Amino acid sequence: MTLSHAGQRVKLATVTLHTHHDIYDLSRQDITIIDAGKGFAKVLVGDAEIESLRAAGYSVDIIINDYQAFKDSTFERGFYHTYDQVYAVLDSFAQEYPGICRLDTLGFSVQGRAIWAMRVTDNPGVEENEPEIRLIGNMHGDEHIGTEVTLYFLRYLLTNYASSSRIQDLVNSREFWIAPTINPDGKVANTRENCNDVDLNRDYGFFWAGWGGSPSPNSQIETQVMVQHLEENDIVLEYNYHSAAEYVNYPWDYHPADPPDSQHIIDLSTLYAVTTGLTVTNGYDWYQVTGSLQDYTFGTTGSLAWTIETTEPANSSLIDQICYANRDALLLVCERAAWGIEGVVKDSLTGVPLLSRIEFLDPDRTCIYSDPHNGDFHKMIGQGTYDVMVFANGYAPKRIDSVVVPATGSTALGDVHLAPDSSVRYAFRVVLCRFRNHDTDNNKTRPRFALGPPDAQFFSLGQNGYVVLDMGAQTPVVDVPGNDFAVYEADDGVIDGYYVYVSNSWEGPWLWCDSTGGTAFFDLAVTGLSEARYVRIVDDADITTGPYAGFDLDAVQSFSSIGITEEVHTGEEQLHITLAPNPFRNSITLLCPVGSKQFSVVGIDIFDVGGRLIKQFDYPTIVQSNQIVWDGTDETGHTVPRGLYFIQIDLSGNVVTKKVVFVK
Ligand SMILES: [Ca+2]
Ligand SMILES: [Ca+2]
Ligand SMILES: [Ca+2]
Ligand SMILES: [Ca+2]
Ligand SMILES: [Zn+2]
Repeated sequence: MTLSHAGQRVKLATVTLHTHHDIYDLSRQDITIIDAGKGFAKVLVGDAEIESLRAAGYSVDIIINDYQAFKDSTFERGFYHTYDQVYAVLDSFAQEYPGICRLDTLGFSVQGRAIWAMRVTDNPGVEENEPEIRLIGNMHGDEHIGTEVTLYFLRYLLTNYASSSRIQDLVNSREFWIAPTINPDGKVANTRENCNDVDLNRDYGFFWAGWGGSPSPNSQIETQVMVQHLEENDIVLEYNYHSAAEYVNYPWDYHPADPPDSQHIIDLSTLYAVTTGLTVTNGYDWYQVTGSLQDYTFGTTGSLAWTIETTEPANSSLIDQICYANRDALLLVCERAAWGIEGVVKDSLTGVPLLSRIEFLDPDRTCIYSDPHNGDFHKMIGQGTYDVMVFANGYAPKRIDSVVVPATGSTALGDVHLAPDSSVRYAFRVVLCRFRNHDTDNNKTRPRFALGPPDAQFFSLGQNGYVVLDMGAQTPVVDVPGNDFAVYEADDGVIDGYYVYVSNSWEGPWLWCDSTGGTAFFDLAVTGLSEARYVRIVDDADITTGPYAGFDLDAVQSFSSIGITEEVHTGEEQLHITLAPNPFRNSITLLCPVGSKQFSVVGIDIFDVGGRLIKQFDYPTIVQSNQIVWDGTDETGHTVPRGLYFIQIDLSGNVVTKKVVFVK
């Protein structure tokens, strides 16, 4: 950790390893490893750390005595863009090519510097159904080659758009997000870490373990900016450029097992490597890292993600060669970003696009999400036949069997319509998880196995591990009378204990709900919250070991909307109510027998599919006339989203629930 050795110079040194597992030992001691190979690790260390490593029996050879001075001398010679120069280039591109790019500020660093991304596509102000690609540089602030590779690729797309049909096709059918420096404070200081001395490639919340000075998962604002960007966009492909070695590095970093998509990932890695002269490795085989961006991106969204490690020469023509090679590789893989399975997920009643999770059941592949704005999805997947399942809370899941994917190009499923079903509410997304006491060689359970309905596939948390799950922005757990949600444990032969907390923010504060074991039910009422979007499940740290250490989480289900389904009434009260038009565009009118003898309306409540009360008409309003008009607005006067709603009419104690559809 470069800055924490205040007063001591940080040195670049080689540590001789007895076994590759020694890497793990070094990481646990918070030694900054920047490269490793057979029998060695390159580390950034101060004198005290060198002493303790030697005391522990490691042989340590110092390569560069003052690493910061070494890096500064290269950087100051002007081969690489400074932070201000990056902005000048981006700004001039944005002015010169307004038809195909737009400069966005994704957020700000700890010291308030902008983190930019250039959006490159046709109609750059419009969300279109296109695979989105994210290119990232300079996450380690002292690794500047990523800034050059991404800036050069950006320049190439923009300046060749008019003359090259290949570039035109690519730009018109993709959306690129090009972020040349995502650690601006580190870039300015020329340090690996951000200004809080945190290694940002150890800070991400997928199997986070507190390495690299990270105090908590997704703790740094620079991390949160990239996480939010990932959530708001349908990224299918991500490249993150570094300069510690020469690798095309694919997930996982935390775990030795290749993911189920690995053959396709390795094929694409090989294509990249052949074009650039780099070597393919899985991250763990190079050296184990927890909390990396590629693991987070791939693990939480299913977007394919790589870390590209390349050299950082102090020589303009060598820098150019690296940029050209990576450009050629990027063009090939970005063309393949649309190969696989694509579709657009919509509400079957209203046609509204839906954020949904798309699972690939047979053979198993990592799930992805549709775009939150347009509902489009693009799964990069190899040739084969797949069974596809589409999930969204508040809708019946839809299964599409035997989707055939060709060797090149894509299979378009067109519009995938989901029918509303308010009883379907399960954990929708993995927000973060804690790496703890995992049997990494044998634990092949994954956080995504805790999503959706109980299916005996599960995620073993590890002793004292935890996971945070998102129930969905529109479908939080809601406090209704009695129990509100269930946690299902899969059967590994042991009933494991666990703690359950809830919050409306992914980072807490966490309110305790219960401590229990096995499959159990929970009442939100004990927390005082009326609704909660996030559920955090923590293993109780009982001594359990082996591949299924810790609580075995199969699913989390919320019951909040049960009871809000249309009831079929045959009684006399039904005859006195009319709702029209239904579906409605501007307003719906409820004609009811106000003040008439037996069945007078005393209250009207309107709920969304998530079971949330969005509008009430009270008795004094109702008695003013015998008709109530709902114009599709909530209590604050905002127009509600298109979709299904339930109007609950209280007829002096007899409650009638009617389904209405708002179509706008
Ligand atoms: Ca476009
Ligand atoms: Ca309750
Ligand atoms: Ca277990
Ligand atoms: Ca499951
Ligand atoms: Zn790096």
